Formats: sequence, structure tokens, C-alpha cells
Amino acid sequence: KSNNHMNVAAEILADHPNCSLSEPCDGLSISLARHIHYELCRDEHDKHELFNALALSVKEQMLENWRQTRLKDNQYPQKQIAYLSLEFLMGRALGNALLSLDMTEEAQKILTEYSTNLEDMEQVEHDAGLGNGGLGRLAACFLDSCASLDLPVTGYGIRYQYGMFVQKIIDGYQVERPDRWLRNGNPWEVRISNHSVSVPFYGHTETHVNKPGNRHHVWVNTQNVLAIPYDMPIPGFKNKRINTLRLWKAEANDEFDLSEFNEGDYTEAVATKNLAEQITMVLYPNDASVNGKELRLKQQYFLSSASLQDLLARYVRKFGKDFSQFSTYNVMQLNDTHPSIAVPELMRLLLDQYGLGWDEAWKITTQCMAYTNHTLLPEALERWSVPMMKNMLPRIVEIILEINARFLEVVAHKWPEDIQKLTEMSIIEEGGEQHIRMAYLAIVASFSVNGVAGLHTQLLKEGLFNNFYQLWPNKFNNKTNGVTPRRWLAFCNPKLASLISRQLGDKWINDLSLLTGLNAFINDKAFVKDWAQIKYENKQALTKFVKQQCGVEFDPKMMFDVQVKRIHEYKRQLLNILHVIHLYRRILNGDTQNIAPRCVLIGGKAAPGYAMAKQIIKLANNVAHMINSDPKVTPYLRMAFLPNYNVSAMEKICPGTDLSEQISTAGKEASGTGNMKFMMNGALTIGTLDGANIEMLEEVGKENFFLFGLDASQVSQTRINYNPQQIIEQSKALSGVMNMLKSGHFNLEEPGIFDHIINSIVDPHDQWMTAADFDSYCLTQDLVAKTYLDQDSWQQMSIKNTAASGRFSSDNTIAGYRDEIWMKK
Ligand code: B1N
Repeated sequence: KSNNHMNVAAEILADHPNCSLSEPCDGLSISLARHIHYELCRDEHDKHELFNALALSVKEQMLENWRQTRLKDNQYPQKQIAYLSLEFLMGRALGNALLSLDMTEEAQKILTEYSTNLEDMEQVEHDAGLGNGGLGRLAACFLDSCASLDLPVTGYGIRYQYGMFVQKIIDGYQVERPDRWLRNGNPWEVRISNHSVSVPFYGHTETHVNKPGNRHHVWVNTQNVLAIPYDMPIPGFKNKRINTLRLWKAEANDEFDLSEFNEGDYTEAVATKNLAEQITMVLYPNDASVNGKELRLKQQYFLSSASLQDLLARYVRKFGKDFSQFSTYNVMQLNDTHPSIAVPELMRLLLDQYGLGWDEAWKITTQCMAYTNHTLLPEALERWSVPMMKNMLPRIVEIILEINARFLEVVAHKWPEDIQKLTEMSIIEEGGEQHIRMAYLAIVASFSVNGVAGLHTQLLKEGLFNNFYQLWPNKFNNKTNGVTPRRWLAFCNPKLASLISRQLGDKWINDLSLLTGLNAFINDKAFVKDWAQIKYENKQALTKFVKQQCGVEFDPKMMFDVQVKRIHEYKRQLLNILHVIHLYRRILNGDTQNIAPRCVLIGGKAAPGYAMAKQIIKLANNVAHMINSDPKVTPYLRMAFLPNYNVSAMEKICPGTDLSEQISTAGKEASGTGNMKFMMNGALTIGTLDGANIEMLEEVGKENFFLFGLDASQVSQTRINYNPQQIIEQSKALSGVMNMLKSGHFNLEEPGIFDHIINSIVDPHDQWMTAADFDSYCLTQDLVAKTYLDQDSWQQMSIKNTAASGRFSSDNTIAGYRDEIWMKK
């Protein structure tokens, strides 16, 4: 409906004659009126313009505290933490900012004057999808916790113009579309042109000998790219701290190639400048696998170099060029190996730019680098080709070779005459083309190496990094992941949050261990009823969302069984689908006793080059289609594949989920973090002994967790003589499912499209061992159904899960990083 925003704004401003654009009054209402009145310049606006005005006004509320935070952090000498990450999966900012600033109600009230509401405004915001999945979202949760714990932490990342692709489902297949998240501008960011730095590429190195024995290295003839910082505010929860996420954008500098210029190729010379801007154009959509493209290495170096130059400039402004205190005041947390080229880059800057000697520079570097590993999957371990890197970053390769030479002396000292150790541990992988093992580079240079869950860290120490663990046992430590309770409970589930606050007060929002207080109410009938009612209402909202997004009709009276995460074979969406087919067969056969009616929701993106993952998406869609179109089946079973799973989708999904699927092959999922969001919101988990599931089970007790399948050591054992064909023959259920798949029941019009999937299950080399866990999974799903049919005990278990989720607050995780890594004396 038409609404003259300009008139409304004018009226509000007329009531406050002392406010003007140059002298802003305090308060959201005036600020919004001003933005509408003085910036939008027309009477009627679409929702995007109104959203922008609102977001600018909310940002304005933070500016003074943002400035104060910066001043304070500059003034008092204390350690600054830089969190270096190629990914920050922030999602939307509006609702979160209002929550942190305690302005939600105020905003709601103001928006009614403009004939709109907060919920609608929130939906207008594009997700900042600058990440793939868990690793990027972890960085975002960490920023929230750091600000809320009043820690001076800056996030450094890349301002991708295109974030994670938008997933469409067409005829059941994934189709990727560009994510133009900046299309309507980004009201949260501030461009800080005067903090730009220049990042060199290509060229060659020269060695100059000043005095005998004193060699000086120069990297010359480089092509330089400008890095421009765009800052985003990161508000702490009701504590006035506003931290910064600094995202770098690549731009061409105005050094023109003069020869081209003089030959009259003016336009050509200008056009080639576009190449520079490609560096920050797009996020690589690979999760837990590397893609090895040259442009990706450019992104990594661009981020690392720009961020370090920024940190060094800041240090020099304050302490001058005496770097002896640098590691007292700086620490850099490397989010996986993606920014690990920061190691030789810091050496380069200290050696070549500031003239330090090797030993001094190395001491500084190794005192301030800390590395987090996020995966054991061999396909995700970064190895960069030496010839490629030599061409792009010649000086960096020289430094890496020197680091390696000195490191191998340490190895030789520890294991004299053990040549094999040298080849095993060398940062340079030989054999054919040489490659740089980025994880080894990160370990050698870091004072701390951590995994992201107990099992994961143990496997790092025993397996992948065992040699390094033997050499430096004290570097290794665990920091189990967590998620922020602000976004993942207080914001996304307001009804449950207010019920919890009614019982416990609202201190739990920044001390999540207080949730154990809920255990006192599991026998309080009225409370349990309220708990169940809220879940029901959240399921109604999710039903609406699923209808909107997939056109599938869910029923909130049925169990909501959900698996949302990146599509990967190790996460075993396939196992989930096989169980759905099993239920479908039972229903068709009239075996409906003890079936708890359920709606199965699967969502997630496949890396565009990952063929098997894309087929799994197609299978999910085809199975869903068969099930939903059979009226004999739908009273018991419905299924939907949710397109374009992202942060804002999860905010609607996790409050309305009954059963969370965490069913990876044991030993493969480093931690998982979706598992924690579901648990906080009262879902029960069906899961394997993998990643952080193990710790969740420890917290809640095994009677409140649906555990199934082989554990990590059984997986390694079983692998030796794995015979899926035999397993299938011995399982009536699995052979039935396999026969139905093979019969082409789900792909009558497209014969053969699932052959690859079917073959993978019967392959004795199936790394993910889907067949091995199938029977155990189905049995446990039967127990889930039985439990669900007894709603009283289900709801009690649900309460116990939320009550036990306190340990998985990222506040807790960050307190660990703070005490045991960043501030460790
Ligand atoms: O990191 C998350 C964990 O909770 C997940 O278990 C883990 O799978 C995830 C290359 C990755 N590991 N590795 C990646 C992402 C992008 C990329 O280009 C690897 N993501 C994870 C948080 O610890």
C-alpha cells in the first residue's frame, strides 16, 4: 500500500527542530527520519530503500561506540588479535544488531509509523554469504563472541562481490546462479580509502650484496594491486563494544603501463586494469576440498599481505620500528591453511621492508602465528605448485625454501639419519612437480595448532600430524567449536527465548551454562506444555516456509526430521535417503505399525564440480516427488528438498526441528556446528560418534541421544575387509531398498541416472561405508519413532537437550582461545 514516507519523516523532524543532518540527534527514530528525508529524495520508496535507510540509521547508532572502541584499543597497550579467514558467513545483520544494541522493540515501534514491520524489513536484507559452510559460519560466530566478551579482535577477510552461489532446483537438479548480494548496496560497510595498501604480484627477485656476507633481497618489477578496506561493525551483546570486520577489495592502482600508453593504446592500458579487480570478484564455492586455481592463491596472498601490512603499519604508528614488542601486542589466528601464506609474508615484510635479520624475524613470526585445522580429509589439504607460486610470488617461494631448509635441520637433529622422516615432514613435497604443503608450513611457524573437537584433535595428533606432534607435543591443543547463543537462540527463536527467560531470567544469553536450570522444570506439566506449544508454533512457521520454498505441504503434527548442511558423501545424505526409501516401502507394504508420521527435510549446496553430490540432490528430489504424490503415503511420510540453504534459512529451520540428522561416517566430520544449533533449540539428535556429537552426547547423556553406527576405530577396522555386497544380502531392509533403486522406480523417465550412486554403495572401496551403518541406522530410527509417539518423554528429552547445550556456546570456545592461546603467558 502506498505510504508517503517523506511526510512521515518530515513530521518527525518537525517535532525535533534542533536536529539536523550535520548535527544528528541521538535516537533511531530521528536518524531514520533524516535518512529518509534527506537522502532518498523521492516521496515513495520500495522496501529496499526503506531497509537501507533503516540499516544506515542502526549503523549510525553504533558509530560513536565504534569510535570509542577503536580509541580504547589504540590507547591501552594490550594484545590485539587478528582473525584471518578467507570466509566470514555473516548472514543478515539487522536483527542481530538490534538485539545486541537492545533496540528491537524501539525499531518495531518506529516501523509501525511507516506502515511496515520489523519482520518484513528483516526479510529484505540479502545474506552476506561470504563463506561456504561451517568454517565460514564459525568465523562469524567467533566475531560475535569476541565482541560480547569484550576482546580486541579484528576479523580480516575478503569483500567478495559475489558470495556463495544461489542454488536453484530445476527438474530436481542443482543450478547455480550468481549471488549479487551487493546489488542494492551494503549499508553496513564503511570504505576506508586512506588505509589502502598495495599488494605485489609477479616480477622477479634480485640479491644485492652490500657488504660481504650481508645479502639484501629485493622483489622488483611487480604488478601491484590496491587493497581497499571496507569495515563492518561487529556489536557486542549489550556491552558497547563495537569490533571491526575488515574486508579487502581489490582495485587497480593508477600506475599505467607507460609503453602501451605511449603507443596510443590508452583504452587497452586502462582495460587491463580490470584484471586486478578480479581478485575479489567471487568466493570459491568448495567446501572441504581444494580446487588449486591460480586465482585462489592470489586471493589468499592478497588477504594475507593486506592484513599484515595493516597490522604492521598500526604497530609502527604506535611503537616505531622497534619490533621487539610486536609479538607481545599481536597474535594472528589462521582459519585453516587458507591464509597460511601469511607466514612467509610476515617474514618478507620484516626482512625486506623493515630490515630485520632472519633469526629475529623468525622469532617474531613464530611467536604470533596460531593455526586452526578444520579437516582431516586428504582432498581438502592445500598443496600449491611450486612453479606456479614461483611465477606469481617469487620472493615468497625463496622464503619458504629457507624456512624449510632450517626446519629440516631440526628434524635431522631429532631423528638423526632418518631420511624418511625428512621426506615425510618436508614442507616441500617432491615427486613430479614440487608442491608446498601449506599445513606443514603453518605448523612449523605456529606456537599453537588446534583441532575443532576432541576426537578431531586426537586424530590429528595420532594420524595426520603425528610426526609434528612427536616433535612439538605442546603446540597441539583442542578447542571444541561453538555457536553464538545470540543469533542461534535469542534471535532466531524468540518464543523459546522468552519462555526460558521467564523461568531463569535473561542472564543465560551471555552465560549459556545457566540453561542447566531448565532441568528443574522437566516435571512441571505447565512448563512442558508451553515448551511443546512453542515447538508446535515454530513448526507451523517452518511449514509455511517449506510451502513457499518447495511447494511441499508439511504438517506440524508430524515429526520434523531435518538434515541441512553442505552436500558431501562423508556427511551421508545418501544414508538418510535410503532410510526414507525404507519407510516408503514399509508404507507401501502396509507395514505402518509404530511408524511415527514424519516430514523429512533435506537441504544444502553441492560444490559445482562435485558430480556425485549433485546426483544425491537429484535423488533426494526424485524420491520426494514420488512420496509426496502418493496419497497412501503422505499421511505417514512427506519429504522436501529445500533450495538455497543458507544462514537465514537456518534461522527458520532450527527452531522448528524435532530430529537433527548428524550421521557422517565416524572420523570424517571434524566438528559440525549445525548439530549444536539444533540441540540449543530443543531438537533431539540421531548421530554417529563423530566430531562434536561425541561431546554433545557426553553432556546430555546417552539416554537422550539417538546413537548408531560404527565408531572411528571400527570404521578403520571394517575398511580392511569391507564387503558391502554381503551386508546387503544379509539385510532384508537394505536389499529391498537397493532393489527398488535399481528397478528405476525413482527415475522412470531418466534411466540410469542413479547408477553411479548405486554402484558407490556396493563398492568395497566405498570410503563412507553407507551399507555398514544402514541396519543400525534404521533400528535407531525405529527407536526415534517409538519415542516420538510418547510425546511426554520426547518433550522432556527436548528440554534436557537445550539444558545441556550450554557448553556449545561460542563464548565458551572463545574463552578457551583467549586463555590458552591468545593471552597465554
Ligand atoms: O569446518 C567446520 C567444522 O565444524 C566442520 O566439521 C568442517 O567440515 C568444516 C576448504 C573447508 N573443514 N574444512 C572446511 C572449507 C572451505 C574450503 O575451501 C575446507 N570446512 C570445514 C568448522 O570448524
